Amino acid sequence: MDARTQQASTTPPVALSIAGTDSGGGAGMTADVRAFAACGVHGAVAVTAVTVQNSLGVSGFHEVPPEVVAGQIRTVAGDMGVDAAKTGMLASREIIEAVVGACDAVGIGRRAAVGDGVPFVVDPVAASMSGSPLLADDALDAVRTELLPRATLVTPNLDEIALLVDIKVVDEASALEAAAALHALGATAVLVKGGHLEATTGRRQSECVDLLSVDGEVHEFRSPRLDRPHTHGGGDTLASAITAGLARGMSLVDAVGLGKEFITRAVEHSYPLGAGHGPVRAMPL
Ligand code: PXL
Repeated sequence: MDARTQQASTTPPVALSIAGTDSGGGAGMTADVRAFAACGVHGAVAVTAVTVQNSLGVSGFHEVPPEVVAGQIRTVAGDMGVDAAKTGMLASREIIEAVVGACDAVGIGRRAAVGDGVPFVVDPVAASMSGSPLLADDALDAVRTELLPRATLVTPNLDEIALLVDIKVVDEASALEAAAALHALGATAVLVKGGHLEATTGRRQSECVDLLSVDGEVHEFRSPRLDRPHTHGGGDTLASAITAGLARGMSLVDAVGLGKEFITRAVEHSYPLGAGHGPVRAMPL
């Protein structure tokens, strides 16, 4: 077989995005699938909600029935197999319950009695960039009690940390306190994303520092802080690149390293689109 035929016939690993759509193509599963593809992974999807959205914001959404969300997960996993999965917008407690039921059934994520399953990245999306809620208030508890105990990795930003564990992260000590609180809820590993530190503290940051807490160790990932207005889909893209790394069999630390490099490049090459915030650009490394 020559190299080209071999490349064409080699099946890539499969990553599953359990997330909402974005009609503007910037965030959610649209961003996830682009990041998967750029990281050499086949993207499958279980759509949780359809958002009505453009670069200016989210003006509404329609939830997919929970049994249809669960059906997408089961039917994909049962046929092609899933090497890693991630969640984004989950919209409601009922959808979270359907997702964990289906994930347990197909072996995605950890289960107390069984241990580690397929790597499961939980990006605890609560709101859009412009502040529109993407998760019902009464669903936060299901994120804490149902999703986090199953998570290989949880990737909250500082706003999501405040919602989930009521800690205001302002420095490394409070970031580690937040990581400990998320471990206590059952997350195996925690990535505290520092990208919003400048906005929450008002202190100018020259770097974007993300802290990964896993197995009693803390790993620091630093990048220069790029002042770009077009960062729509940035969180989704980072979590998806990490998920792709895990699907490819990387260690968690290496997958987060890949994710950090990937998102830094994607922000650097982000582009204006529409009158509001344009998206980051998924590019192969
Ligand atoms: O970036 C968070 C996010 C996730 N999923 C969907 C979104 C957004 C932000 O707007 O629309 C569907």
